[in-house]
Amino acid sequence: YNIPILIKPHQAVFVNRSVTLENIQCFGFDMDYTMAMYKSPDYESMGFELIRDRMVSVGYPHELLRYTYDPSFPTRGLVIDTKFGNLLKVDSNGNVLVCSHGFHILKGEDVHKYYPNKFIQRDDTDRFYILNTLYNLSETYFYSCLVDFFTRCTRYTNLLKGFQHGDLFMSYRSMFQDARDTVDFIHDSGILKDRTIKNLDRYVIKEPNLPVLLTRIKVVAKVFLATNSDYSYTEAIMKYLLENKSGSPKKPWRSFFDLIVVDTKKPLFFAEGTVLRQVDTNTGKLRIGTYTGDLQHGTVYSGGSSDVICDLLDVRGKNILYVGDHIFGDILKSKKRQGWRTFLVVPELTKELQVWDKKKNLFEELKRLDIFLAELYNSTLSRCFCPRGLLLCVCVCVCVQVLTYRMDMSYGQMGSLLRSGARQTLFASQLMRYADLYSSTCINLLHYPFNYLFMAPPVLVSPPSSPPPTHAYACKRNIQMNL
Ligand code: U5P
Repeated sequence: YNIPILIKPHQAVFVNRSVTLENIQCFGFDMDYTMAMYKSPDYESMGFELIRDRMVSVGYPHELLRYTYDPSFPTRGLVIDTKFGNLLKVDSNGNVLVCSHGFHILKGEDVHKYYPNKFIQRDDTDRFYILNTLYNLSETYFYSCLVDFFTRCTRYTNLLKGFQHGDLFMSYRSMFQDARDTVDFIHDSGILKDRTIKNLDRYVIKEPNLPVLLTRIKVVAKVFLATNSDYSYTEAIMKYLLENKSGSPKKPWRSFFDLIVVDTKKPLFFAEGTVLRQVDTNTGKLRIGTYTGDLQHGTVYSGGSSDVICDLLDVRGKNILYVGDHIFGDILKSKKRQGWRTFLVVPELTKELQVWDKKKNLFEELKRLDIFLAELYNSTLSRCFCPRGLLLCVCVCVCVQVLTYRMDMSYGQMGSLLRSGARQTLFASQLMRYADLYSSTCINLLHYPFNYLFMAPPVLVSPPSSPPPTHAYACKRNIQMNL
């Protein structure tokens, strides 16, 4: 890790590409799950119950009400195969790392039946849906409950692409679509937001250092807030987070920012965007017409685009550090479309680091076995057929599988957000590609001075390996075929 000596791993900001903080003239923040951290698992449980109850109210079986949210099952970044109803963990190329049907984790040979190559065409976005955000956790779990229920319910006949009940066929796809529409409903109708605002202490973490962070940043750079949430929700959340009820004199939350933009419709915001309007902060209503004036301090805007923000703040993309939690909507798009510097908030990192630290002997063992396997192949098996060597390889492969499973289970039933054994997930590869910096919380910026140079470790495109990994994999493949 590239961490200054006095900083503990959970306080660290990790570096993929060097960033000189001194050159950052403007810090942008997303709100939900970035500045406003929701309390887990209470918040996801509430989301899950809202989805479940709504689905039952539109006609899904009442037995679903027996399910409650289990935070140990879902991991972020999984992919739903809407054709076969499976939940998949994949790597950046679409190779399947883990596959579950309901709550049942499928064995290798069963995975092969669904995906002959143990591979999916990720580009087929019509069929494969990526559950990228922390909001998706309750949806991921609910979809597994649906598949679990219908698979086990004797009233329904299991078919390859869904379930039959009398003359009614219910496809996995239609179930997915119903769940998706329901998730949109609980967001758009405001039910989730209303419940959150009524119980702020229960659902939102009041981070005492957030006002400190924003105040310190404001001394050296401009600060903006860009959220997809509407004005009234943003106001309720930011007031709770930034305005001190007791003690020091009250500083209005809006004064922490040079610019506040709500209803941003990210990722559209990083492309053509929408019409920029002013928000009347007394009524929460939008002013008609497009705003064309200069930046006015304390004014709240709705819509707009990243280009408009740059114009209003008079900064260029390269000098903006944008902090967000959504790998696609915040980080990938701001980097790919606008060349902004990016900081990804990954709350799961705290647990990932704890497990990593506790179980690093397992990971070391896994690496040793991989090297041993490659050496065995290069020294004997690649030259002549050797039954004893082959048997040894089979044993080592089984050990690798057991170790991978043990490591995965230390994180949760669907394993780590970032890896499966020694292999990296799609989420991990996107994180490395699009996030210049990442950390479990944006508050960790406070552990570094604002002229700090976050230095990426120098790496070759691909580190030299001994023995060549291709041999190791070729060897494993042969063994699997022989098995
Ligand atoms: N949101 C949706 N649909 C989703 C996930 C989130 O409408 O599937 C909404 C949330 O309700 C919240 C906003 O209001 O997006 C989060 O935006 P941001 O602050 O992360 O930009």
